Amino acid sequence: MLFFILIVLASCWLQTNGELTFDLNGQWKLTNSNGSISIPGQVPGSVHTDLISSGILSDPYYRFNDDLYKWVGRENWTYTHSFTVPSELVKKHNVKLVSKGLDTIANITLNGIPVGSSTNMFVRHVWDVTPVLKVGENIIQVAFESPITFSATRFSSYPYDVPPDCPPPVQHGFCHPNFIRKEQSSFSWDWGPGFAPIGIWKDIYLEAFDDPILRDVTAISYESGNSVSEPPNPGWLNITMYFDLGNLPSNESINATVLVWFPTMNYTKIFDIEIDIDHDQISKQVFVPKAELWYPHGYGSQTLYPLNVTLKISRSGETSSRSMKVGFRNVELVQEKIANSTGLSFYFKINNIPIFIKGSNWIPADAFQERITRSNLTGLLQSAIDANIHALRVWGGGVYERDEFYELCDELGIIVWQDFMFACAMYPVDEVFRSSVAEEVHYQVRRLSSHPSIIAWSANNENEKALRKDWYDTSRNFTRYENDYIALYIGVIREIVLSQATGLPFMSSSPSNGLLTEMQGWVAKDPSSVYYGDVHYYNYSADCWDVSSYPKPRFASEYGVQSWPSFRTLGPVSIATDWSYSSAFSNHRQHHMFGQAQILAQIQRHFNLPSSKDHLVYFKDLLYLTQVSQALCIKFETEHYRRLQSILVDGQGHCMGALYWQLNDIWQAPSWSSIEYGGQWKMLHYYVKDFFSPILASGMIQDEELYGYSVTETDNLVDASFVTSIWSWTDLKPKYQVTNQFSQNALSSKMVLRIPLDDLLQKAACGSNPLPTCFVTMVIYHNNSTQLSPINPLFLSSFSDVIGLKKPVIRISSVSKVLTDEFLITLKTSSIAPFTWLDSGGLRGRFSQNGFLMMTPSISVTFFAWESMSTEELANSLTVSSLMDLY
Ligand code: BMA
Repeated sequence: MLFFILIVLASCWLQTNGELTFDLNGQWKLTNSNGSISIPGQVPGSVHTDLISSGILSDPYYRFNDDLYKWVGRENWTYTHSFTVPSELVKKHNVKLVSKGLDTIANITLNGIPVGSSTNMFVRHVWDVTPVLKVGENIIQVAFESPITFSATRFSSYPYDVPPDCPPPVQHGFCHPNFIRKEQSSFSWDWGPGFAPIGIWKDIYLEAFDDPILRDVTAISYESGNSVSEPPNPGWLNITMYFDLGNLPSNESINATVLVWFPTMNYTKIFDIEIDIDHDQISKQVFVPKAELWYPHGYGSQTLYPLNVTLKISRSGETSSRSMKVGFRNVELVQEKIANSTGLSFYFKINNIPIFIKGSNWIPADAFQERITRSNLTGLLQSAIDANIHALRVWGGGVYERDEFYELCDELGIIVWQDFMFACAMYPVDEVFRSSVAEEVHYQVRRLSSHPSIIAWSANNENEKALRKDWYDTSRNFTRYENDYIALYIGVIREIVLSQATGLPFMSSSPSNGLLTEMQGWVAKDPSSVYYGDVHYYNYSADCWDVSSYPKPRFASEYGVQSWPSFRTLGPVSIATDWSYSSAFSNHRQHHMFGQAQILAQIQRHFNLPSSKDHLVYFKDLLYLTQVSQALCIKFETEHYRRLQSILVDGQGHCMGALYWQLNDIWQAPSWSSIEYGGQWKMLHYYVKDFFSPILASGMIQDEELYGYSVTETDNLVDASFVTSIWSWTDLKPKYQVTNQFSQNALSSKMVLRIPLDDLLQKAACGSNPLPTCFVTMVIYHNNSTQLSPINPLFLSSFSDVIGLKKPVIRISSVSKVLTDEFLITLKTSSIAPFTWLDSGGLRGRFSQNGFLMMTPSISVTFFAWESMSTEELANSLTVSSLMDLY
């Protein structure tokens, strides 16, 4: 009853909508500078996709089209639209043109009169067009200048060099992305093409009103009182309302009421306020009784509360509202002394729980943002969750993602480390640039800070390290570049972030040394120190099976190696002559210098190359091997970081985060990703699911001893058994087992097995050459019966050396439908089959496991379909293969 009354109350209260909006999205006209091209232009969208729709360009990702289409980014383009507005709109005292994003350099006219300009794709523009808009037909024109010429001009007029000037030639990119506030990777990256898109990439509309309206609302959860309460007491929200005063005279003050309404909580709060030029933003604290906390996936539920904030102007009764979903959580970045170690810890506590962050790095999901659908985003983010990922770093060379991305993260429980969009470069700091950045940071922090999923801000990607390590020859005038660095990330970005009181930690760079970086004046002596902050670690010359090559940091926020996408993904953008590892196409797609050779070298450390004489089979086999090799590298490295959660070695360790590089792809090309462009899981992504499993059994060998570690997230382990099995490559059953009983507190890693390897292999009768003859698996059970962790293999020799491995015959013995979108597949093998790979052909979906070591005669795997299909269709397109099929 009370609920009903509240609804009626609230709906009566929302009497007169104060704002009229008039959508300008849809079809415009697009022309190039000399008028030779004049085609329909879609808004939101980009020139490239318009040229595709008009048949002037074909698939920009096809073969070498990225090179052929470079002219598009070098042109100037104009979008024009004529529209007729209703007279009520023109009659309003204020008419604003709101553009949520222009990419990038643009002058805007309405009826031929300049109304605004843009130099930053990351800001929202609100321009007053009251005197310009007329009854009847109006014409809006957005004239874009080429981002390539703009940045080149800015570069040449800047008083000194701001490096790097151009990307390495292998990237086929454009120069000087650092001189334009645009997606930095849109000029090319070491995994992506340079198209430099142009367009009205976000919504554009008119907004008309008489009295002031609500422009934005932020709702930030905070803890009041004792911050050591366990768990924290949710419910407190700091709600800030930002008003658009319109043409309210500067000496006038008006009375208004604000209704804060939580429809699902039967909770409302009404405030009387006064709005004037000195009060164009007002904060109110509210306490929502009985609110529950929001947790990252795996730690609790993702409780979200719809919130509606309505402003009602007393004199006119006009209202304007904003809605969102809020979550209550509290975040702390703990940097404190660690006993027996120099340096400081670096970990996140969420709702007072110290969390080992398991995740990856996110890059733009397409070179053309308008092509990314909700279903693409859902697919990628759900794939993250399905692989036990609960964290993503939105990397600083891409874009601040759209609202939908963060809404999905809120719902799924994916925590977000949000970079500001600066990467791998020095940046200009002239007044014009800094004020543009200031505008960007104000807007983005305001737009994003209400999302419970966002847990940290970080000012840039690798710029502190680049400066300290002299990546771009900045030592020629270190002080200048250091001052510039501090001016931008500390003077501008940090100042604004702190002023917005988002309650979140701010990191000045990634990697950085956290508090030590600050103490050392913001450019640390060694930003890669393992004793402080986070590290990025890439080593393409080491053997990735050698865990001693890995650092023992507090937090690993980037590490990775490349692989190639599957043939299924590559096929549609290539032709037969492209299908070899050293074809012009393959080299063109490989944007990482020496990437091809590095991948091959890593494969050859442990595998023989395929032996097929058929060049297409050979190519496909090699693609598969690149994925096997990558999956293993990242598995070894990530398990190393997880084992170090509670372990210190010579003061190094207590690692509390592993974000491998990178989750997704921007196109079909070799990269560090675990998911291919289009959504298909690489073998790595299946391995991610296992190595990020909430409970993990992980082995390593050091000084001829075998170690077994148990890692557990939220569960205390009682009466657990750690079962180590020794297998020979010839048998489908273990030769010997050791079981260690143990108990373990949640949120920890623990060594539960340490045993001379030789003894064990002797007991297992692995013969005179035991390492290539046998391998080890580890798994954790409860009460010797319930399996708690995946069965985790540890190889004792390279696959090029193993003894006894036969060529298995693997059969798909049955496929049956268990749910509308779930199928059960049974496989049978004649002998041990490493890296058993199921392929659903053209059918979209993912398996419960894949790329696995098949070591029992029969195994069941579930297929989760992403599109509708019959059992027959699946059975017909399903294939299975394994490593030995290559030889
Ligand atoms: C780091 C990242 C990216 C890059 C990756 C692989 O530098 O921040 O810039 O794509 O490594 O090289």
